[in-house]
Parts: sequence; C-alpha cells; structure tokens
Amino acid sequence: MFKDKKVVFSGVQPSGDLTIGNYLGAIKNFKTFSEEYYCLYCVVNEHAITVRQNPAELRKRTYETLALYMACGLDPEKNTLFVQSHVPAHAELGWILDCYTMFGELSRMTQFKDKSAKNADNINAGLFTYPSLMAADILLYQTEMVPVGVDQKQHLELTRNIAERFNQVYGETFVVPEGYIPQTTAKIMSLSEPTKKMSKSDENENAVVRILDPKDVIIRKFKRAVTDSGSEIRRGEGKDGIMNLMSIYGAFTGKTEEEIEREFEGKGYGDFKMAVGEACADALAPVQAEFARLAADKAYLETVMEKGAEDASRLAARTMSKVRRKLGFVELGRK
Ligand code: AQP
Repeated sequence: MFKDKKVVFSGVQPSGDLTIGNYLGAIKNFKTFSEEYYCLYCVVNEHAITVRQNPAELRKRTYETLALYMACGLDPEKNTLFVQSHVPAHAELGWILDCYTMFGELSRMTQFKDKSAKNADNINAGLFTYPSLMAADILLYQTEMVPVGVDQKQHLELTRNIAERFNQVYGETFVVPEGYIPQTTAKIMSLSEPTKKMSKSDENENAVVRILDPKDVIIRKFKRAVTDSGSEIRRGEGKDGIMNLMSIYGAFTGKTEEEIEREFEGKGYGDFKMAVGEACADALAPVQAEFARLAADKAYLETVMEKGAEDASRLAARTMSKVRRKLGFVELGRK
C-alpha cells in the first residue's frame, strides 16, 4: 500500500501496434481505478524482446504505447505511467523470482507453448521465464489488483504462487495480488479465426483491428470478418464469429447481448458487420485524435516517462530493500 491507497499495476508490451483486444481487454479499464487506487501502468519493453524486435520499431512503439495510454484517458498526474527498462529493479527482482519459480510450472504455461510454436527458431530462455519477470513487475509494487485480459490469468495465478512461496519461506514480503478480468471483453477473438485470440503480432492484418486503424480500414476488416453459414445475429453453438462481433459491438455501444439480438432481428450479417465497424470506428475516433496530438510531442512524452520512472523507482526501492534483507544480500550504506 502506498499513500494509504491500494495498488493497481498492469502493462502492455510494445510488440506491435495495439489492437482492440488490448484496448477492450485491458487499457480501457485502467482509468476506472485511477481515483480509488494508486495506479502504475507500464510499457513492458523487456517482455517484448522475448520475441525478436526491430530496435527502431521497438523505440517508436514505446513512445506510442505511452501516448496511447494517455489518449485512452490515463492522466499522468493521477497515474504513474512508465517504461519497464527505466526501472532496473524489475530485472533484478525478475532474476530473484526465477529462483523461486519451478521449471515444471513454467513448462505448463500455454503462452510459452503458443509462442514457442510461433517462433520455433528463437525459443530463448527469456520466453520461458517471462512469467517470473511478470511476477516481478507486479510484486515489486505490492500490487493488490491487476487488470488484464483472460490470456494472462495463468501467469497471474503463477504470480500468486510465487508470492505465497516466497512469503512462506521468508515471512510476509509480498502482497498476493488479485486479477481483474472484464466479463464480456476478456478475450476478443481474431476476425479471421474466431476461435483464436486477436493478437497484435498476428501476421494476418485482416485478423486484427488496431486502435489506430483509420475508419475505412476498420470497416473493411469487419466486413471481411469470418462468421458462419447461418444468417441470424444470435448467440449459439458454432457461432464464435458472430458472438465475437457481438461482444465487440456491446463493448463499444454499451448494449447487452439481448439488446443486440433484438436490434438485428430480421437483419443480415452484412448490416450487422457494418454496424460493428461504425461503432468501433466512432468510439476510437477521439482516442485517435488525442493520440495524434500526444505522439507528436516527444519531449513531453519523455517528461512523463522520467517522472513515471522516478516515482516507480522510489516505490520499487522499498520492496527491493526488504527482499534483499530477507534473502541475506549485504546492503551497503545502511547504518
Ligand atoms: N484479444 C484480447 N482480448 C482481450 N484482452 C487482450 N489482451 C491481449 N489480447 C487480448 C490483453 O492486453 C494486455 C496487454 O497484452 P500484452 O501486450 O501484454 O501481450 P499479449 O497478452 O501477448 O497481447 P497480444 O496482443 O497477443 O500481443 P503479442 O501478439 O505480442 O503476444 C493484457 O492484459 C492482455 O491480457
């Protein structure tokens, strides 16, 4: 707990242009915590290098992800917005927690299995130990709540196990965090393969709607979305494509599934897809406009990064000092 407030932490990898999955599953919810909690939102660039990145692109996307956080409503005065590599304590605690994470646990992580299948020529140790670095990100700030999409649930459970294990050996050190997973938008699916998660690194551009896609592109992608051979806009078995579009439409319009089914009774998939595209593009338009304004001001983004890194480092130092003492690491300068 910092400043008498409970802590919220979450992060996004600058590993591609962010999607409406990242937006609806995570970022859109971040600002709901800003008043009640002490919120830290991080651009997790150290996680991104578990998959090969082009350095110039990574640098550019780091600025852009920070700008998007703000464009999505995160006020840097009310939230600590920062870049992971600016706070070396993440990597330090990540190493320590590697030593309290079991090989068997890491081997069971589905993200590791998926990403190693996708990057068969680069199954590096970082990809394998990614979850202990993620545990470090969270535990470093004595986080109580972590808003994430459902794909991160397994990593979050591992984080809890690591925290409990460490606390058992050394006495209370870390707060054991809870996840906050949204109900209807926890897993936005690919528009081309609706049984697969929408991912920013998907090579098929038609599968993914990006937060910064222009309106015509958004509408075209929704028009091409894979549905099924039926014609009704209803939930049901084998209707993964339609149900995915219903959750996206619901998230952008605030309508329930029942309301959506009623609205489109007697109408076809074409009408529905067009409406989803319009609703999505309209909802993203203000975010895009604000992003354009912020992204053009690199100097301002750097002042936000600096202030964020300073605040985060100060909080991280408290936890690190406790951890080092408990482990038996000699600390200099403590009289
Ligand atoms: N499709 C999704 N639906 C709902 N939530 C999602 N998230 C990601 N995809 C969806 C949530 O977005 C946050 C940031 O994700 P991340 O950058 O840490 O990485 P990820 O989960 O691996 O996301 P991607 O888009 O699939 O990235 P790549 O392609 O680089 O692996 C997390 O809270 C995540 O749950």
